[in-house]
Amino acid sequence: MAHYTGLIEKYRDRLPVSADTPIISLNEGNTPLIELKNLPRLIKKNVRIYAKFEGLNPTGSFKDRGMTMAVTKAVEAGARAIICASTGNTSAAAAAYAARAGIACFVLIPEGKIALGKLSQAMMHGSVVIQIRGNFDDGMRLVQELAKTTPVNIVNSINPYRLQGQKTIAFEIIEALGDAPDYHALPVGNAGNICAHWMGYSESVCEHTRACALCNGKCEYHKEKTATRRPIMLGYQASGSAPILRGRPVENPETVATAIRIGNPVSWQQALAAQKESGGWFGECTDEEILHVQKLLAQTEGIFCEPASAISLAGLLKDLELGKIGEGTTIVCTLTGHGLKDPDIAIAQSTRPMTVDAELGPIERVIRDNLKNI
Ligand code: AN7
Repeated sequence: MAHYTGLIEKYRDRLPVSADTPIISLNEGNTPLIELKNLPRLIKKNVRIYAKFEGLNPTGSFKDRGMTMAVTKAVEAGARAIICASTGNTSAAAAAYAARAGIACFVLIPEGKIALGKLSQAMMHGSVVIQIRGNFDDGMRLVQELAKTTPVNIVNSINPYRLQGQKTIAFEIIEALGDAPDYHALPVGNAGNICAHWMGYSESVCEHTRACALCNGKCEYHKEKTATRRPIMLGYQASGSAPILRGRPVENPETVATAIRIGNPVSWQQALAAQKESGGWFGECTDEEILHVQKLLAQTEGIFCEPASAISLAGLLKDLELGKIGEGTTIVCTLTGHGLKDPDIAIAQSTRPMTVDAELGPIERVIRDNLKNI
């Protein structure tokens, strides 16, 4: 098998690149689709739940899929600098891909409201980190103004190449499962990713499948199409940052899941369209529910995702409990970012480690005490 060199090379036929495009890649994509083995048993539901673990991308989130495309196209167009507003992960990805490309990177982040791991990445990769006294939505507005007055290329998801790269997640899922799942659950912040997923699934479906009298499944068009259907899309927002559910922008969004602390999503209308076309719905989870499921996933399946990512599973578990999703179905949850991104949250909700003398006795006691409870 050929050495995997990233999603643009793999899917170049389905992406807006030419043979001359200088590809900027960190071998992103190709993330594992992990079946959850213990959770369905725990909740006593006969469903297949898969986690698409995007935390295993090079900078630890799904943003790398879009950033390889956005930076590749920026470099192709001769850009010398990129800029983004970010709740953290976009800035980490932009900083890394700009470093790879040898161009400058400016990131606007809400002061004090991004997870430590993400901040460390933006700083370490050498981007110019500008903390604003405002939230993500303020940053997003400013970045759009700045792109008019300074020679910088926006790499937020209003840049259409971002969604082009991100749509490849659907291609990978279809390849792994042999078809689209029945349902696909994911977090919704600025709402680009749900649109990218929908785009990827839509491009994979053969409209001929049901009744292709002409080619009987053998035409060129047919060969490229890999799925017979599209999933029902489920988008989840944090209760304190749920503009799509409320039907209006949220002026001061708040949630422990800082990645999705967004009150006025740029891709709002397209996200609504994806939800409606798919027959899906939006739902919300409280911070408590998000953190509970983040820990549950870490402790029952060994998968450590960040709080924003856990909302896809938290929302799904609620809707399963409510009977909104039937038994016998296949569901994919996108776990958008790695748990290591936000170590403060993980430590705050875990048991504090004990300290003992460096001797056998006390440690053996701890082991015996703990084994009693198992
Ligand atoms: C882990 O980094 O918006 O609905 O500036 O980091 O496509 O915005 C992050 C978003 C979900 C929401 N999960 O995706 C940013 C930023 C994680 C994220 C989302 C984000 P969109």
